[in-house]
Amino acid sequence: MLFNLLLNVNGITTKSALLVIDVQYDFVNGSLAVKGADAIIPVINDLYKQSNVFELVIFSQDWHCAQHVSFASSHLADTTGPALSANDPHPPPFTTTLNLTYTQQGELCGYQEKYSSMGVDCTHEDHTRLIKSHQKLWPDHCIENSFGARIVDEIVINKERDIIVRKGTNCHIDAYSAFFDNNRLSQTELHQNLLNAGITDVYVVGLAFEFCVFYSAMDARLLNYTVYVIKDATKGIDEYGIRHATRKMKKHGIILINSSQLLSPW
Ligand code: VGL
Ligand code: ZN
Repeated sequence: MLFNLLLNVNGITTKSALLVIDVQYDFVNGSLAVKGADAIIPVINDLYKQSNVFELVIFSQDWHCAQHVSFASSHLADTTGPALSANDPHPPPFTTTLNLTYTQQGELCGYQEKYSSMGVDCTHEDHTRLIKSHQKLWPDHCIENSFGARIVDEIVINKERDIIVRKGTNCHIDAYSAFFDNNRLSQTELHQNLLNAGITDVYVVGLAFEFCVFYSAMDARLLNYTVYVIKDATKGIDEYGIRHATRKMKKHGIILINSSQLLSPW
């Protein structure tokens, strides 16, 4: 609290939340492992334990159905491009991006064998009103109730007091941000949780830097929070993506800091 008082000497009352993004087994050492991700766990725990800055800690959890639209394995290569190999009918993850179409209500337009029975028929819709959405394809990850979807046991968490927000729970639309789905048509309870606690400042940490951390930080800014990303408490996948995301966040007034700027030495 002393630290908080020091932060508030200018008379403006700030209330801070720590937002821990997707520190789950699949992103740490599973199917979508981010290299070096385990190094951020002790940093996040130090922030959680030592810092008396945070009034609220919220963990997000990527939580997908078994045939999620973001999985390469949910698609067939013949309709999306070249196959991974002669005996794998699916397009390759990481390098394939699909152009998906949604109705104004957020329903996926069926476009191939696998999804035509799940998505809706949009052939009679006004095509100028349909929502076009790019979907990068990933390996299967964070399938609901699987081990890979579990928040890693090494992460300090108080199940009574802290909040867990699940995202990507709709089979037909991906959600990088912990606030909204990728079309920004539906939102999680996160914004309401922050409003209820009177939070003004959000500190974002976790995985992966240029995807779920980036989109969560950008949406937090859009919702008018003061946003910090704690660099050494997050890890990215790809150098180019990391640089691009960093530039964009700075441009939108997101403040990049190191954990040492928050952790008190006593
Ligand atoms: C994420 C890709 C797919 C993330 C989630 O947590 O950054 N990345 N789903
Ligand atoms: Zn995901």
